[in-house]
Amino acid sequence: MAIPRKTAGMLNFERQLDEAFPERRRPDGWIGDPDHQGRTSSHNPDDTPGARPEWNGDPDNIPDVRAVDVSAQLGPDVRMRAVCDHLADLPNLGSVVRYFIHDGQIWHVNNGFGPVPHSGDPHEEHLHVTFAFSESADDNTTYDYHLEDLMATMTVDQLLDALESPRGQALLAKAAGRGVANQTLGRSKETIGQDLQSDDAVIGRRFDAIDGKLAAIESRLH
Ligand SMILES: [Ca+2]
Ligand SMILES: [Ca+2]
Ligand SMILES: [Zn+2]
Repeated sequence: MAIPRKTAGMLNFERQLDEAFPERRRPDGWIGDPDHQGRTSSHNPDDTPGARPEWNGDPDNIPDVRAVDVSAQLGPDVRMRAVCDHLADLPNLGSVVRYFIHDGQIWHVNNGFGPVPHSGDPHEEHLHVTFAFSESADDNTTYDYHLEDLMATMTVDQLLDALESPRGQALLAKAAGRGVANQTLGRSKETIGQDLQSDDAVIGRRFDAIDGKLAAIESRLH
């Protein structure tokens, strides 16, 4: 009998989380434990006799698992709730995600990914994602979750910390996209360091300037 696998769509999401949050707690949960196996869950594989997946309608004959649990411990300066709010605003998220649950809320494609109080397990320690019920979602390796955008939600202090961390540098590398932009942002970082020794208003202006640069870089990438 075939061994259950993560869908390519799930692997694509995990890979982008790894890039954006190098310090995040791993591994992710994916295949159902005995508790999940006793009830209907996308942590259970499809195309498996006796299993209880949420959806068993794909055209392949491979045991696909299409739900993942991601620890809320992403790094020192990012909240999973901010990630949820970001995901909910992504264009065409429903092509790859059916619903996700965190912090007592569920965001479902059928509600346009507006958060609704969730009656079951509140999922405070992790994010549960059930991916979309389609073969194209199973096989989607290119959807861009744009996790680098989360830099814009940071405070000045968080940004300064992030610039020193693997996570911040990974996000910056993606936000910048090109070496020349990286150099510009690197110079801004040095300037901020000097400004820190002068006054807060200057730091605020530098932060706005970096925000503007990131926005400009973003618009070039789109
Ligand atoms: Ca399948
Ligand atoms: Ca499939
Ligand atoms: Zn789960």
